Amino acid sequence: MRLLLVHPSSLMYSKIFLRLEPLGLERVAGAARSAGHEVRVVDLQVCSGSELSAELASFQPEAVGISLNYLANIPEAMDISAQVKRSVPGCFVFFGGHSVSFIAEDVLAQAEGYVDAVIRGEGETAVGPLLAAARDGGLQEVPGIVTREGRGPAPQTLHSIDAPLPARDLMRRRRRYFIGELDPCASIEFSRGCPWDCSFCSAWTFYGRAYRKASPEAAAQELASIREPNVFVVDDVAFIRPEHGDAIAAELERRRIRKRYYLETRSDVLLRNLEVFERWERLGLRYMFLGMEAIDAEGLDLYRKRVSPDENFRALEAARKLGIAVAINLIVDPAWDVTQFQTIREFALAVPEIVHLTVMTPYPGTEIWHTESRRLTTRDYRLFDIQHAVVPTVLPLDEFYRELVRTQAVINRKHLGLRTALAAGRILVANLARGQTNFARMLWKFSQVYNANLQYADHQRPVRYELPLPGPQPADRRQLYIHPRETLPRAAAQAGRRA
Ligand code: B12
Ligand code: SF4
Repeated sequence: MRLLLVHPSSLMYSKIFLRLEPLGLERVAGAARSAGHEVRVVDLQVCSGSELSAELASFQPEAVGISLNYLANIPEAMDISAQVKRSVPGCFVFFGGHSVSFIAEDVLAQAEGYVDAVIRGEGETAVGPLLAAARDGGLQEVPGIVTREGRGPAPQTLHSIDAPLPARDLMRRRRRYFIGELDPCASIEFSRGCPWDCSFCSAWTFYGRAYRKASPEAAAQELASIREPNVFVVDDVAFIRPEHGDAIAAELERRRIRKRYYLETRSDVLLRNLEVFERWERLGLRYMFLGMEAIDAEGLDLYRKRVSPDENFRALEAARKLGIAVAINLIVDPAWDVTQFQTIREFALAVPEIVHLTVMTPYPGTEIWHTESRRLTTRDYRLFDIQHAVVPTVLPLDEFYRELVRTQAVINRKHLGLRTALAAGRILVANLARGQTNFARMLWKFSQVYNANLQYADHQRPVRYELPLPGPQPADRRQLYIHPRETLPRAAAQAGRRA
């Protein structure tokens, strides 16, 4: 079959600091190609809407799959589906990805016939059977499928994440993927899933708290095949198991692979596995993202982060000693007043790290979606991007955004603009000499994207598609899982149980 896979456009944060290859979609593309289909990909993060229209007209796909890891992309995906059905009558349209997995039935109902199916859970195992069924019949037998007739069997979990390989060769404009000065940048997955259970996060509910690791040989082999000099490791929490991080490092040393890396991890994991991070620093680990979330114990308890403020601060110290630049995330509570914003500004200016702010947002698939007692003030999907407030703010909403943007502006002055351009002069010149302009453009874009009036105005737009209302808290939180335990390979299920 001719399959066109589409990734929606970038959300707010990604418009400045980074733009990364859609690895999940590339893996789905790899699986479909291995099943014998002709596959093309349009990533609207780096391609225009008119390129998509042209592709629909020339390729005449028999099936179109749209990636929906992000709630905020759902209205755009609905519009694309309607466009596909209009321009290629008879084309089979399906959605898949992280966020849509939690609200598949609601999205199908809202799509008014433009979407034929939603795949819940991992796409690699489903896409082959789905395309065969779209052609030959038997849709309701496809693992993870939801159609207007209801749910099919549970999603099927990939036995090993070593394969299929992401179809990187299908991506156009790979040079446009970057994160900060790591420009251009590719992505890779060393492990999948997270054994923790933070209340605001859906990473653990998607994979049923399981955790799977790529084999060190396969990880190194894949890295060796990546052309880009920089690599973003997409794992939720990198190097949870030190022996795994060490084994991949050993393979890279043996093969003399040197790149610059960006990864995300937890403070306690960094402190526990310092030698591994030290070894990776020697291999090129340059940036690390730590989800600190709060600077006080009360906030950390609220989010069930299972880390203390002391551990967080010791982790920052440790990273500084290793010479790894750290970006930290803090969650802004819509209940903050001017004093709390002021405290965060003072903290952010006092530390050398890059501080990133996200607004506390209850998402389907998280526990706080069911337990957050504050009413939602909006159900507009587009505002669920963790840069907008969707529960009542204590400050008037326009003032909340003024404080938020002011805080982000103060923080970003440390990392954007002329000062950074001068400090990173050599890198900037080298990038420009190679024709890489993403980093240079990033330095001047802040005020075009972050603007309190625009953020406030986003709430006044007419709303066509709304998130469903949260149901009651499930009696057993395993009911939140997309991949139920029974479908997991045994080793992964055990890893989850131990954590
Ligand atoms: C890496 C990552 C990023 C990267 C890369 C994003 C990219 N271009 O792909 C960066 C850092 C850029 C990023 C940014 C953001 N992210 Co992010 N990100 C992740 C993370 C940690 C891993 C994603 C990943 O690559 N996984 C590995 C691949 C192989 O899996 P996958 O993408 O899920 O794909 C599989 C399935 O979902 C499915 N699938 C995917 N697409 C499709 C399509 C079809 C047709 C089918 C059938 C199946 C299918 O099959 C794939 C293979 O199994 C996830 C957490 C998680 N564990 O999922 C959060 C996560 C997806 N991100 C999240 C958020 C909030 C954001 C931001 C909005 C944050 C911000 N500060 O603004 C931005 C917005 C990005 C944007 N689109 O513009 C939330 C989503 C919340 C929500 N419900 O909307 C998540 C779940 C994190 C969380 N803990 O809550 N992110
Ligand atoms: S926030 Fe991080 S540690 Fe917590 S459950 Fe999500 S991925 Fe795991």
